[in-house]
Amino acid sequence: MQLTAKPSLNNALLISVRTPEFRGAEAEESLAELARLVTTLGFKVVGTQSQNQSSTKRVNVLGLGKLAEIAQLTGNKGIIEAAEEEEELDYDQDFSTIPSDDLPLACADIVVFDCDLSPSQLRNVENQLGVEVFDRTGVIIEIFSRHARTKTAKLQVEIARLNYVAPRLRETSTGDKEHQMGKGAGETTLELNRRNVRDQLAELKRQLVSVQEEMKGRRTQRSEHFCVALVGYTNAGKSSMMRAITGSEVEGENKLFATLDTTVRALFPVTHPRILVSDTVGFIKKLPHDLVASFHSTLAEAHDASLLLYVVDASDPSFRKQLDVVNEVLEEVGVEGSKKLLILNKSDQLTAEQQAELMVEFPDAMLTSARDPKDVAKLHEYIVGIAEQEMIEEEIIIPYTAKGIVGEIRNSMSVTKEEYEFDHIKLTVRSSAIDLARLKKRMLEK
Ligand SMILES: Nc1nc2c(ncn2[C@@H]2O[C@H](COP(=O)(O)OP(=O)(O)OP(=O)(O)O)[C@@H](O)[C@H]2O)c(=O)[nH]1
Ligand SMILES: [Mg+2]
Repeated sequence: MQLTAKPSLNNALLISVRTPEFRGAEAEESLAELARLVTTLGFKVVGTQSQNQSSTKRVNVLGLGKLAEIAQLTGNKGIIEAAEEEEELDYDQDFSTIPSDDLPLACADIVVFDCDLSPSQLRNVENQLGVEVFDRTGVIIEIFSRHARTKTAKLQVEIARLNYVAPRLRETSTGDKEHQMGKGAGETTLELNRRNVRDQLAELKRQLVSVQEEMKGRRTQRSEHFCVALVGYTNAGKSSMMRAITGSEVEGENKLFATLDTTVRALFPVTHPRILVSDTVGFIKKLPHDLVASFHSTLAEAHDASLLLYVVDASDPSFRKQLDVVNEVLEEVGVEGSKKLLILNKSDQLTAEQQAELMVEFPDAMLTSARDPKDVAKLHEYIVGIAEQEMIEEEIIIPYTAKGIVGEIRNSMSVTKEEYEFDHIKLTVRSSAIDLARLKKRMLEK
């Protein structure tokens, strides 16, 4: 069930199933996104086809006519039998296939549907076409599998992958000795495989709980800082913006789901107290449910953030819908930052007129380009401004006998005034209430 970019398995034919609820521009945008997902996996998209259906739930997701057409494009390797009566639906124009530069369409060797297929739908169409078939969820899970780097991300994605794979496991005809080994009485290879998957899932979940406990501890340490989280659709430019405002080397790539783990860095130029910024996983529409669940912990940073920066790629015509998806997922995982800022990114790709229109439509948003240092400085200033609103100002009297603490205060708080008196130093500081309370407690103990 793993997609592998073998040279012999490289050419993908994409299929859009149009229904009365899912058609027109929405279906086209979604298909274009699927093409980017498939390309991210290293496949070449050699064509697209569309099929009008009353729903995506029919046992045979493709009608006989379309099936025959697609079978030709995939080398007629399967078995097509006349089955149910077909309805003629013509509410959406058929897609023109995208011819590839150098390959004839007939060499498509995998077929990818831009919808979710049930295990039996997938099995039927695979038998009918005789080539490997994937659905949207399968592709997304595979990308997540490949991009997961940290232990937590790997565990979460593997759990989602196994949950996806389990109902799609088939009976293997091989009498493979290895597979036969731990097999219980009367248990088929399929049952054995399913049992293995269940055991693996239980073990992975156990490991995940222990890793999450560890992460929680680290988050508690950070919770005393003002935290900002970048959230948004995949490829919006979150990591690029993160890199720009923290001066760090966070990976930003033109591929979907480049970031799967939350990365935390301090805002740069450094502030006193430090402000922490976290980059998070990107979203996509029709996100597999298990993956949404796995975001609960990946997005824990956003959970604790005092400021949420919603980054959108304003140069993408579908960014409004993408923003809806982001809001839906965040709501589902229960993230509600106390403050939010919409960042209309990639403004360098927009004309002055488009920029002006966007500012009328989103008057509270900030128009930025992660590539423009002026915009990066503007965002930095905004974040510092918001963090300062949360701070309180207080005067602290430090006797000269305890002046060692002054250096510490300068490192962790913003000192706005210093007065040197006869027997003490009077500092006016701005800081978080927690830090101030802690400082006073320590001074009393001294
Ligand atoms: N022109 C332009 N390109 C940008 C800008 N910001 C980011 N990009 C590009 O957009 C692509 C995606 O950027 P990332 O920063 O990886 O996006 P992301 O939101 O972190 O994506 P995921 O990690 O997949 O969720 C990269 O090729 C960036 O170079 C910008 O302001 N202008
Ligand atoms: Mg990223």
